[in-house]
Amino acid sequence: RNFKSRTACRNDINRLNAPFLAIYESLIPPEEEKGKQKQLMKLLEKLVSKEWPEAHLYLYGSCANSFGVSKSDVDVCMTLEDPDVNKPEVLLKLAEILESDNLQNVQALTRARVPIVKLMDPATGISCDICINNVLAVVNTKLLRDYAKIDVRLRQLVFIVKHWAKSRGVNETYQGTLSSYAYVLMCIHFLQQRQPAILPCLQGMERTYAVTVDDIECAYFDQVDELSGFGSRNRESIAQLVWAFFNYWAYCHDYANNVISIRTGSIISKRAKDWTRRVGNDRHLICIEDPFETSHDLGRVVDRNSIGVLREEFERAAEIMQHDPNPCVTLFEPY
Ligand code: 3AT
Ligand code: MG
Repeated sequence: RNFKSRTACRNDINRLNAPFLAIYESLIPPEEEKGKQKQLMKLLEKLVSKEWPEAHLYLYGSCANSFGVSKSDVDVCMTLEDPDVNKPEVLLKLAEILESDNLQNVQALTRARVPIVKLMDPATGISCDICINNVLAVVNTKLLRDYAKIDVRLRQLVFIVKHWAKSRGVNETYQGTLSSYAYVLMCIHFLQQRQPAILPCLQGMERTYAVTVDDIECAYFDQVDELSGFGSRNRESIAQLVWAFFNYWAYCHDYANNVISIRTGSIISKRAKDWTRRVGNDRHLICIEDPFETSHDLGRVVDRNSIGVLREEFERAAEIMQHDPNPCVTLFEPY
């Protein structure tokens, strides 16, 4: 591997701001999608409450964390009071109810890592996954949304990174590459460590929001309206940040020794987490600590082969940002 850490980017980088912003704008979902999501939630609430009157439905994932592009699937979490509820049983019952109300493509995936029911609503055209009692995902969705409110450059960067990852085929956890959630954490970490910082570390501040979920204490500063000027001392533009993000993951991150942690707002060592060797299927070849489930490495899906693919893609992107005359096209070319 040819490590050429760069300290300076091309001198015409700001010429790329307008085209990157245009890509970002084109990916923002139109307002009417929100209305359709609400309509679908109303229908689901009605159907669910008949069978489970105490149930609540929450949106989570990209339709609620503000990092959803147009036409994303909707992720819904149904909560039931019984923590030991038999999820496969409930999901099968739920699938039956949904099917008899003419929702399409209803499918209960009871043996998945996160068991879900899938469905498509013909009235709105929305595809939706429903899981049960996955409250940590609802809480991490709020954390991500709160980070997005602090500085618009996070949302811009995430949209561009997700668009790149999907175009290049490196947003497929079942093929050993990273989830959208992992990419968002990488972007937050990157903006936290910029000099001057563009994002604070919300979990390192006064706790204004606290819940305990599955024995995990989730607490952080959520009065983010007070932080709206936080990143203003850093004047970097979106094009500079896209360049620096790929440069960071191509040439600056120490994959052998380091874990990124938005919980602490910095880097921690693999040794401190005991993530130095393979345990079962967890190889820890790229380490991304979950902000709440701190024993959870979002990089654990990455294997010997896919780490190579990922790092080559980061290097390709970094090279394009440095030299290509037309990065806004080349970056997103299908693989
Ligand atoms: P897409 O726009 O659907 O690609 P997304 O934000 O919905 O992006 P995912 O589909 O990767 O992201 O995941 C849906 C949500 O589930 C995001 C996050 O709140 C939660 N989540 C996903 N993977 C994990 C994980 N490994 N640990 C904890 N929470 C997770
Ligand atoms: Mg999703």
